[in-house]
Amino acid sequence: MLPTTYAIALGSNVRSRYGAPERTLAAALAAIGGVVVASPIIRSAALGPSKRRYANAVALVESDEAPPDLLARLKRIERAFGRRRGQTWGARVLDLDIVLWSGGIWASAGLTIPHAAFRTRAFVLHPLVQIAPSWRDPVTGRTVRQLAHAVDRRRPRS
Ligand code: PH2
Ligand code: MG
Ligand code: MG
Repeated sequence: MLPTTYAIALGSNVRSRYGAPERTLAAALAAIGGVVVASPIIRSAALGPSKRRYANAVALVESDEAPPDLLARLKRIERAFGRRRGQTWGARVLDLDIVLWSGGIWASAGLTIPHAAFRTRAFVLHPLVQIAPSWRDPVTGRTVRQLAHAVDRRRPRS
């Protein structure tokens, strides 16, 4: 398989063995490997019930893994960093989501690419637009830059 480029969103809002969320994200990037470029880390209030602020980033990663294989590996990394079940939408040590891949649209049991919610999430689009503004969402045909502008118009202070 030819090398494939993935956009992976990283999030953390609890300390891990690596330290504060920023340190966790840096360690996670090293664990993922194949990083072509990583965005700056942004901080934002949690979307949803958690009271703890998040650190978020997005990285472009080259891999020859098929999407389900990469997803399985990302889940193993989340567990190795201390993620436990039941942390969905609550405090979480590490969240790794596949947002886009160079193969276009992917849909299989348990995995949809593009990520179903990324078009409305400023904490994904703000880092992503800094590293891949021209990447076109294969579902809507809009570029990341257009999606980021749209999310800013909807929620000016997010
Ligand atoms: N992730 C969530 C829920 N809420 N809020 C921010 N700011 N950043 C996140 O990564 C995040 C969130 C579930 O994946
Ligand atoms: Mg997530
Ligand atoms: Mg996730």
